[in-house]
Amino acid sequence: MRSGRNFIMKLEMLVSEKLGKAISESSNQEIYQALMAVVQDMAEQKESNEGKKKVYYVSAEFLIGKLLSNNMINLGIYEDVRKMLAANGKDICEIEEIEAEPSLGNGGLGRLAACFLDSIATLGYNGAGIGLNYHLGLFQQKFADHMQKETKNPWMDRSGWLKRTDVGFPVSFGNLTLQSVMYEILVTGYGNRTNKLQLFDIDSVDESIVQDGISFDKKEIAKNLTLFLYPDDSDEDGRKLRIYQQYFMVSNGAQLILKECEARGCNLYDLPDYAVIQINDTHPTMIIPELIRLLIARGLSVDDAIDVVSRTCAYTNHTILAEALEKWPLHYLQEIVPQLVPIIEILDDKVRRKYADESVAVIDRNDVVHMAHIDIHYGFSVNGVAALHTEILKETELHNFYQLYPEKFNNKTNGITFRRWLLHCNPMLADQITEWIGDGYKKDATELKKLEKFVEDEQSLQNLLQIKKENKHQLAEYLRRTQGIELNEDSVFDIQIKRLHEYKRQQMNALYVIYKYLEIKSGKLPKTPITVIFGAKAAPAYVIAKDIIHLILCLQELINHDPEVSPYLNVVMVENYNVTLAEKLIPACDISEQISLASKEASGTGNMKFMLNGAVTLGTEDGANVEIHQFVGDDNIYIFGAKSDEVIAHYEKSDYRPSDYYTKNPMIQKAVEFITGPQMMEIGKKENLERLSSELKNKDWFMTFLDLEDYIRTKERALEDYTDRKTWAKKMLVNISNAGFFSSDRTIREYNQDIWKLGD
Ligand code: GPV
Repeated sequence: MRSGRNFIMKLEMLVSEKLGKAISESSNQEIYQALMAVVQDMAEQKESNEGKKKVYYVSAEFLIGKLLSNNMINLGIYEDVRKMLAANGKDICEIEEIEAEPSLGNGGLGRLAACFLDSIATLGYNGAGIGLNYHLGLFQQKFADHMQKETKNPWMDRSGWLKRTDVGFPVSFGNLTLQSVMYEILVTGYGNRTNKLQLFDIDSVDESIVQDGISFDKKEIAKNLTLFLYPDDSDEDGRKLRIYQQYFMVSNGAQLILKECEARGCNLYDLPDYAVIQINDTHPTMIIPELIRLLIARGLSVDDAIDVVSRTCAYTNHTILAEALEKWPLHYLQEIVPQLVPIIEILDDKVRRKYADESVAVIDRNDVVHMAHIDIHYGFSVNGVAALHTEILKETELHNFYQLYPEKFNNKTNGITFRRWLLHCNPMLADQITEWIGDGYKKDATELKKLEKFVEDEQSLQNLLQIKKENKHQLAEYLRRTQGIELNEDSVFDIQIKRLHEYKRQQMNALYVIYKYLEIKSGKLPKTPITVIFGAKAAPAYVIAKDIIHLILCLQELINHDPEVSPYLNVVMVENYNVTLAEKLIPACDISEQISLASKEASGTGNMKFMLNGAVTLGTEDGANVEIHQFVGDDNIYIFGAKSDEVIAHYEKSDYRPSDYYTKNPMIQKAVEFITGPQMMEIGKKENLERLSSELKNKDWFMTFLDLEDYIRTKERALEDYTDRKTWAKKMLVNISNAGFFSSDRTIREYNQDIWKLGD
């Protein structure tokens, strides 16, 4: 498009103009600022929010990652900027590192929102993200004494992408009214339009009230409202703060949407022709009663307001975990958002008049409000995020709702943006693919299928292995430099990176590590050394999750310092796992650990990123793993463990007893006893290790022992297969060539066709 020497010269001029001096004489920090400004100017020129109907993606999280390189790729200038900087003696990678990663998300749900914004802009759709501007974001993770410690994560000054606007709204709570201010981050699509991420905030937030890690006075709403994402909700004040945050987000969103739609000529009765609101799990659910309230205030009848809003809102469910389905005591809402309570009571009353079934009520007999129930009754679409997940919603979790509204239910299997998760994070692989099949795949990911014709080509397979080797080397260099970690580059990189949760079963992986340690100690040495890599943050109040981190860190200490074992087995837990680290880890991965208890992982999206980068999945038949399995076939994935039906039956019958497995299987017994054995006790804390061990032996709510044997057997098979490099390379290539379906462009096209109907 704008390549070539002339464009490079122009770039150099633009950047040095911003610098006010020569690039070669500027610091990386100055160059970062100048480049960011140039990129922002270019993105603004593409700004194009016209079009009658607009999608508003409302979400508590947007895990967008660093923006500079991504935006340069999407603007098509990355290569030229790299060359221009190199000609001035500067390294683009060093400049990328200056940028702080925005800390506006936690896990898959937030990263999905970010991928969706990229795809919405890339496909040229009129859309915006709506959320909150958390000053200190999700906590930053530090390790000390083999434990997770939380500190604040002040990212805003070091990022620079936030633009303050003069838009703001009053938001009233039971006890105070706050004036909001909207910030914007430009979201540039790949070769296309620029949309916006719109984040609300208040000026009175006071970062200085945070002391001693991440604790602060939870009652001082005017000072703490937008300090943290997911403030600790283990006490009542914490839970109330979350309601304050949620209402602040949606009231601003609702006011913005009405304002924008009115400006485009909407008369409010025809709101569904101007706006569609995608509610990202239940955190933004209060946008439904809030919009109804605002429409009534603007003169609509109650019934008309409810009808209009019900045709505007669509809900995405991201979990079947009961504890994650939000429910708020009515009296909390009465205290914090009293203006919504009469509306919610009307919504409940209408449901109760129509349906006798207590299980679908909005307000239950204990005066608890079920947020998801509001979404399902008063939204026009309910979607799950992978085929299996949607089936489970229909057949089990939301079965009673499915019987009432079969037409509302639909599946939208998640996806990932290939711009960030291939072009940006793995340029070597992207270039190799381009050499093989041209660059059509960058716009149409299904073209990756063309790679399959290379599976029998010796040289191509060699190239693929070489790229993996180089990426492993780069990861090793990066972790050495940034975290002081030494990796054995000749080992198999077996990686599990995701939030720490018992259902994701990092503890099962840790038990494998113990098993392997004992094997090596007994003289059974693996053919290829193994490095088991973890990255995960545990919610600050999630005790067992933090115990699992403790276990892993103790194993790391023990094993890496054991000269008998460490040549064959290493354990690495990276600190403060985030998008930036994911971008380095994923291209270097050989085995992708996707080992959740079947039925519990709604989709997973890391699984897709690994596959796209040539890792082979070791996983259960859960979430999108099921679809990955169907695409690549039995030979190119390692599937193990109980299927979702079996797991659901265990829960229904309450007949799973960990002791049944523990007492019968000496291998399980040995591994579990190791947790509280003398070697671990010497390194770790008794209280934590004993609590974890007893949790496993007595409860094991996510059935680690049910699948442990099969897991170990299957992992051993994968490690054995790895030694046949050529056959392994074929598996890698089959995975890459079948990843096209998992592009978020495909997902977003489906959202548009079935739900949003934006027109082009
Ligand atoms: I609910 N998810 C998340 O990251 N945070 C949440 O609060 C909830 C769900 C995740 C699911 O766990 C993943 O399986 C899924 O892939 C992701 O949302 C995106 O749909």
